[in-house]
Amino acid sequence: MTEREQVTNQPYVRSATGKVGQVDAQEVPRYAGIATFARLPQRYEVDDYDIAVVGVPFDSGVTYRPGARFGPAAIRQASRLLKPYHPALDVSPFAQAQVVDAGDIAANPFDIDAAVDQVREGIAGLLTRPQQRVVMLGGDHTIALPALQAMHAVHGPVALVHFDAHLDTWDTYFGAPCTHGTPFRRASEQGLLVKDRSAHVGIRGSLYDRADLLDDESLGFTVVHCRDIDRIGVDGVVDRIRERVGEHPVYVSIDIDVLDPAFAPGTGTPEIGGMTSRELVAVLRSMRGLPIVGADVVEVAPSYDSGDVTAVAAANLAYELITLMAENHG
Ligand SMILES: [Mn+2]
Repeated sequence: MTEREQVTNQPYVRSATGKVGQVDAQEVPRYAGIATFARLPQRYEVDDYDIAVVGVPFDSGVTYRPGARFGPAAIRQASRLLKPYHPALDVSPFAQAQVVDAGDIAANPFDIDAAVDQVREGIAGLLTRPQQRVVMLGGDHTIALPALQAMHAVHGPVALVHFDAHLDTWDTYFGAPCTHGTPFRRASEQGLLVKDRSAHVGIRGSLYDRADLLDDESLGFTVVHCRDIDRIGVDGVVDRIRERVGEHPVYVSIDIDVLDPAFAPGTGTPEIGGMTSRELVAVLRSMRGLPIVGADVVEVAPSYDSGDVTAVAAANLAYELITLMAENHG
């Protein structure tokens, strides 16, 4: 049972549990109003929150097609259709947890080191108590490094479940150590990850050298190649993830290019032969119960998108992550 309540200037739906949910779609059409994520309240419209969605419009770390700085705005715009009940998991995430849109973290587009500091401090500022969770909307994959730094400060080392076409454990590009192709090597070097408890899922495409894979393994990662998914199926993928992460706190990082370009053309470094959106959603749902402390959806570059298909995928993936977090909440 819900009732509508005028919280600020918007007719948000308040659940019986007291959580302030979405703007009432019977009062304000979904396509109207300023686009917060899923038409949820902004951070300062509620007293406290359990899960914060935050944008990081930053793409100065890309190696190929730029444009992910416009990802957060596109994902918010595409999130207007998200509704309050998740039937597959039988969860009403916005009633079970107070979810807010915390706006964007401003990151310096001309100084990557400064941007990394800003993102770390921005995420840290959202974690006012250890039970709070953050879902970050990128932006390019560089921003996963400062997010993991902020997670480490609260939770210690985490197990990383990284969905991506690419390993993102390269050393440097043009001598630069912080790019969208290097965050997880830096994270491993900085001790942000539990040793040998992290996995890449959906890896495919050409590499520089076989040594890339051996290097990655020596950094403490295991790889679920995209080509394995046909053989082991969704259940096999989830078994490998669960076996890998054990009981450790989990950070989930989703590079939208883990999806096939047919499902997510709007990204900077597309690779053929990717996961379907249905497969990825099924894997995420099967991860229910894992202690997910933070997550991101990155690399949405709207200028290469078509009919908003990539932004819609990203919005729904963020919804899946929020639902997993809300279900475990409190
Ligand atoms: Mn990536």
